[in-house]
Amino acid sequence: MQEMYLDILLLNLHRRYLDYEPRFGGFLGIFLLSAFLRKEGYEAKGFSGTLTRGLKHLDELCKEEKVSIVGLYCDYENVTENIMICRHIKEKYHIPVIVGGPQSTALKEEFFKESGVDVIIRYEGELTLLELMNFYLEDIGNLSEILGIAYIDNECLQINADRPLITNLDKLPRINEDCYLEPESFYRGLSIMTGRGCPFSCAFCHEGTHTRTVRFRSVESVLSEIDDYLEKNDSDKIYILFTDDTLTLQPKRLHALCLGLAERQKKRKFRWFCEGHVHTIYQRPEMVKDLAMAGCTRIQLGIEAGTEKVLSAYNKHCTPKEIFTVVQLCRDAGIPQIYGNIILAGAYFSKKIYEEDRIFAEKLIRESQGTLEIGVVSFWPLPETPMTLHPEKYGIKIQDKEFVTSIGDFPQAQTNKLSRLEIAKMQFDFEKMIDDLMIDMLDKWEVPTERVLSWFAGANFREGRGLWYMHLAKVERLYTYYEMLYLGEGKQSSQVDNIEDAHPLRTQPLYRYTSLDEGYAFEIAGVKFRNEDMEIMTLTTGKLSVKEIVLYTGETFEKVMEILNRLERCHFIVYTI
Ligand code: B12
Ligand SMILES: C[S@@+](CC[C@H](N)C(=O)[O-])C[C@H]1O[C@@H](n2cnc3c(N)ncnc32)[C@H](O)[C@@H]1O
Ligand code: SF4
Repeated sequence: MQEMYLDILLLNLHRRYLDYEPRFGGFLGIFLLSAFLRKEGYEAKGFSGTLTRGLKHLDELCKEEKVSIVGLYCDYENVTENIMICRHIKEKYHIPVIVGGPQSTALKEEFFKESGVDVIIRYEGELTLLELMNFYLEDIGNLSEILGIAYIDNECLQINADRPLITNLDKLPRINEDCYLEPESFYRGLSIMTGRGCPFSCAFCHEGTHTRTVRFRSVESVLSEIDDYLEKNDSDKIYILFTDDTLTLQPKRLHALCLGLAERQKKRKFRWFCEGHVHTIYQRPEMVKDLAMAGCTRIQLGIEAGTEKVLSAYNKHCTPKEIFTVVQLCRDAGIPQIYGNIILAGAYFSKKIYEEDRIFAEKLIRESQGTLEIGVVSFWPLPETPMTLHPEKYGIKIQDKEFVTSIGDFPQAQTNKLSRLEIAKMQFDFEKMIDDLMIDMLDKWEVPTERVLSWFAGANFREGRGLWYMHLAKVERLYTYYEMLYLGEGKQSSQVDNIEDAHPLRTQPLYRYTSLDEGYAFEIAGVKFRNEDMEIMTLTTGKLSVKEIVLYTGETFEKVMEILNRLERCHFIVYTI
């Protein structure tokens, strides 16, 4: 890497917040820009990752004058980081710095002053950045004539007219290994965008505020990119992340895409994720069947709230009833993982709304039978969105617009009656309620066995492990029980041909469950076993069949089975040969 020379180094850097490695391979912006500039003859590469690693790369390259321009991706989360990087570059290396990304339209004079950035690119970056490269490196053109930029002219902020959007996305070059500063394998999986923009306008959402026109790539172009990727990667852990804001917009197009994906699944199994919109699915439920047919393993839905009042304030175009139905549809179609957020400290937030959200979340999770995960997040006051511009209309007060007191872990808004601290506590309680509920459902057999067993196959790689599996893994008793079934080392009584010949085998050490309460020898998951049950319990070693236990203890078959059935209800025994 040290030998390379770059016309532009593009960076998407975030701190390692909460000890979480930022993996923004799915944020395609800087890599698409690299691909575009490379095709135009410029040497460009992108890196997304931690601030520390990114700065190391930057310094190594800049010290040896191997970079002419630096481009920075800016979102809501890394504004202060970008100010710091800009200053560092300007002070040490004196080369042009260009900033772009979703946050860029919100960056005004103050950002220029604090960072020393040369130019900000607003909205889509490809054509604008190319003109800027020509300007800086070839001395072609003039800043005042370049559409889609903001810069400081005579100490005044100059915002040029917006650039028309690219209409034919198929013409854009694809990201390849050369676009990455670090080897592509680092990013694993394929992130792919089949269209740009979202036609909805949710009150809290950046995309909803800024999208002008939704544009789609052709299905052929998308499938051919996937083919290329599958050809190059022989891993059995392929994960494809469709990063479209909403993939479920056009049923016909989605059908064609899904047919293509299903065709490819016949040759190579891969897992994939997409985002879907509740109302579009509710109106055209066949889209869920298509997704499932094509092997979609995870879908994100914009759930957000459990009341009509809040959903309508968000302009979500859907109702709690629609959300409920769509979760059922996804579950029944066989999409194994469904994900959605509930937003706290959002529209009309109050104790009452919170309680209603909790009731709704519980109802949804129960109905999902092991498929739905709910994330409890707090409202991010993204700049320029209706909610951030007019929080009073939504009954909230934004305390920290600049995002300096939170790393996604503390609410930035509050209400007249609820402080940020109270809302944070509510978030914790809500999350805990969900965790407990999921474990309780697993314990109470509310998740079909077949579904639980299906989680094991995806458990050996990060993207395959859903939250349900993670919860299962937290309770050893449940985990060891299902693992024995999954490995084929044990069966449930209902699967055994002749129960008398089957050998009950406990999956947990018995001593951990001993109880010295009067009259009770063991307690498993709240179920008490009497002293008189003890002999039968100790014999669940797999060494004796049920028939032999009956003979050994001299108890009736019915009595032995009564104890064994109770143990099985506690996920404590399986039946072996
Ligand atoms: C994929 C995605 C994710 C994935 C990321 C997967 C991964 N592991 O990498 C997941 C689902 C995990 C995710 C999560 C979140 N996301 Co997200 N995500 C996206 C999404 C849908 C696509 C990103 C993308 O590739 N876009 C396609 C490229 C082409 O667009 P682009 O990045 O904007 O780049 C273009 C221009 O901006 C410009 N440009 C970009 N960079 C640069 C740099 C330079 C130098 C220049 C000149 C130009 C330039 O040119 C590019 C090409 O035209 C965007 C929405 C969107 N449509 O962009 C949201 C988006 C980035 N996410 C957003 C948010 C808020 C979140 C969450 C906070 C949501 C939540 N509450 O949980 C989380 C937080 C993520 C985190 N920090 O951990 C916001 C950010 C808003 C903002 N102002 O910063 C967006 C815009 C969506 C929204 N709500 O409006 N996200
Ligand atoms: C792309 S959307 C989900 C799928 C689909 N586009 C939809 O909305 O139906 C991504 C999710 O990010 C979350 N999100 C976006 N902007 C947010 C904000 N300002 N504050 C909190 N959460 C936000 C919301 O939960 C939203 O559903
Ligand atoms: S939340 Fe989803 S549907 Fe709403 S505007 Fe954003 S991307 Fe579109």
